[in-house]
Amino acid sequence: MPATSNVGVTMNLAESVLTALKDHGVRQLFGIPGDFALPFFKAAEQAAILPLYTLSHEPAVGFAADAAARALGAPSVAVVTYGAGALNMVNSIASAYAEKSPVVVISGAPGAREGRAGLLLHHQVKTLDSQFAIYDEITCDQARLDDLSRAPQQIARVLQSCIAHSRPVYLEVPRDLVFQPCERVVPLPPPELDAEAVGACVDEIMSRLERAQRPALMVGVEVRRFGLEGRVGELARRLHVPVVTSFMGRGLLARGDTPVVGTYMGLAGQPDITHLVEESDCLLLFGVIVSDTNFGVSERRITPRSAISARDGSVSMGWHKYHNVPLAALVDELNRRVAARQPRAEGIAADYPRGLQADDEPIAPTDISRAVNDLFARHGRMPLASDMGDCLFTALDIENTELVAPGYYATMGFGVPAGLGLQAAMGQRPIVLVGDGAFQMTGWELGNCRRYGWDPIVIVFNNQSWEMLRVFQPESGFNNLDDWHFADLAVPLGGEGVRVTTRRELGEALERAYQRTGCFQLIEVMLPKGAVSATLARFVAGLKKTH
Ligand code: TPW
Ligand code: MG
Repeated sequence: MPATSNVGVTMNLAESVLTALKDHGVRQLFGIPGDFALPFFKAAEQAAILPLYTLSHEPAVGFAADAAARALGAPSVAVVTYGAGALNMVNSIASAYAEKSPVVVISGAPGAREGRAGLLLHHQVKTLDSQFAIYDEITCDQARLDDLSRAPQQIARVLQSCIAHSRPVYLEVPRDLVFQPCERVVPLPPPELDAEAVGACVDEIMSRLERAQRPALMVGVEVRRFGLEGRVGELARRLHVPVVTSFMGRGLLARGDTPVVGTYMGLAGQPDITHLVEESDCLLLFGVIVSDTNFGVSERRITPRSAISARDGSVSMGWHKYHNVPLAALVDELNRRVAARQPRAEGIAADYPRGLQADDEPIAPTDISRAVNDLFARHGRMPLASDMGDCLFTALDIENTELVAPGYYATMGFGVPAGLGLQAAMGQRPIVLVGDGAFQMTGWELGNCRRYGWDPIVIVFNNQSWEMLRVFQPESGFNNLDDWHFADLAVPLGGEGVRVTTRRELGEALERAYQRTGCFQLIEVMLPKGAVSATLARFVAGLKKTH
C-alpha cells in the first residue's frame, strides 16, 4: 500500500460504504444482524447515516429492500450475516435479479485472519467462497472488501453497476475491517454513450414509425427502474401512440398525466387491449421483460417483424440488434426528434369494476377490487403491494396506481414485506393484497409495524387453499389449507383485525380500516372455495395451452 493512500482519512470502512450508498440514492437499510454482521450493524447505528429497519426473517429483508428500490427508482439495501443470513435471502435476491430491482446486498463475513486458521467456521458451507459463488449467480456485480486501499474503487464500481443495470449487487464486509480507516468513495461517472449507435437506431425507428398505420407502445419495468416515466409519457404524447403496460409493468405511469389504456394480458386480458397490441404494425416495447407471464398467454404472440424491443441496454428491431443503446438515451433522442402534438383520444379504456353491493352475499375476488376502487374514489389512490396468487390478478382490476408485485418471477411471500418496504420508502400508507398461503409464509412480519409506526391495510384473500395451483390441477387434495383465523393474530402482533364474509362487511371493514391509522389493519376476507377472478382463470388456461 503506498504510504500516502490514507492521507486525510476521516472515516472507517463502514462509514465509507454507508456514505457511498447515500450518495448513490439509498434512503434506508433493511436487515437482520448476526455475529459476522454485528460490527457493521454497530457502525451503521452509530454513524446514523441511513435509518436501519430490522425485520424477522431474511426473505422479508430482501423483499422489503426490493420493494423500496422499485418504489424509489433507486438502490435499496439488505444487510445480513454470513451463511445462515445471506443464504436465507437467496430467493428474494434472485427475484430482484429477474425483475431488475437494484438491491445492494451487504453481508458480514469472517475476518481476514479467521479464514486462514484452517478451522471450519460456523455458517460456512463448502468453502469460505461458497457464498460469494452463490451470489455471483444472482447479482450483476460483486466485491469482497478485504483490502482497504482497493475498497473505495470496488464500492464505486459495484454501485455504478447496480444503477446502470438496475440489478442486485453484492458486497462482502470482513468483520475485522469494519472500523478500519478507509477513504471516501468517489462515485464513477455514468458509462459513456455511443451517440452514433443511438442516432442510427433512432433513424430506423423513425422511419418505421412513419410507415406504421397502427403504432403502439408497451411499457415495462425498466421504465420505472431507470426513472423514465415522465420522459416516456412525454414521448407517448408526442408520438400520439396508445400506451399499455406489460403485466410486470402494471402501475407504470400511474403518477403522470399520460393516459394508459390498460395492461396487456394476451388471452387472459381485455380483448380490445389484446388486439390493439397484437395487431399493431409497429409495437414499441420499452423495457419489457419478455417472459411467459408477460407473453405466454398471448393469442398470437408478438412477432419480431412488427416489434421494436428496447431492453437491457440494446434495441432489437426486425431481426437485427443495436447494442449500446440504453433506454434512457433512446427515449431522450426520440423526444428530441419528435415534435409535440395533442394527446390522442384512444377510444379504448380499461373497464374497472366499481360500486360494491352492500348486501349479505358471499365475497368474490372481484368484489375486493370493487371495494378498493370505491375506496379510491372516496379518498384518493393508495400504493399497492401484491403477493403472487389470485390477489395479483385481482390487483389488475384495481385502477392504475403504484403497484409492486412479483409478476414475472412469481415468488410467494413478497406481499407483506413489500408493503413494509413501500411504507418505509415512500412514507405513504399502502394496501397489501395477499393470499392465505402467502400470508402463512411472511405474514408474521406485520409484527414489526408497531415500532416503526407503519400502518398498512392488509387484505388477506382467505380461500383456505393454494387456489391458483388448484386451477392448474383441480384433482389434487394437497391444495386444501386449514383455517388459521388470521384476523385473530392481529392484536398480539400490534395491529387490528377483522374477518369478513359478506360484501356489506367487506365495504364497511375497508372504510373503517382507512379511518383507523397508526397501526396495521388486517382484513381477512373469507372467499368461498373455487371463487377465482376471471383473469386468473383465463391466465391459467392460456398458460396451460402453451405447455
Ligand atoms: C415461494 C408456487 C404459486 S401460487 C401458489 C403456490 C404454492 C398458491 C398460492 O396460495 P395463496 O393464493 O397465497 O393462498 P391463492 O390465491 O392461489 O389461493 N413457493 C413460492 N412461490 C411460489 N410461486 C410457489 C411456491 C405457488
Ligand atoms: Mg389461498
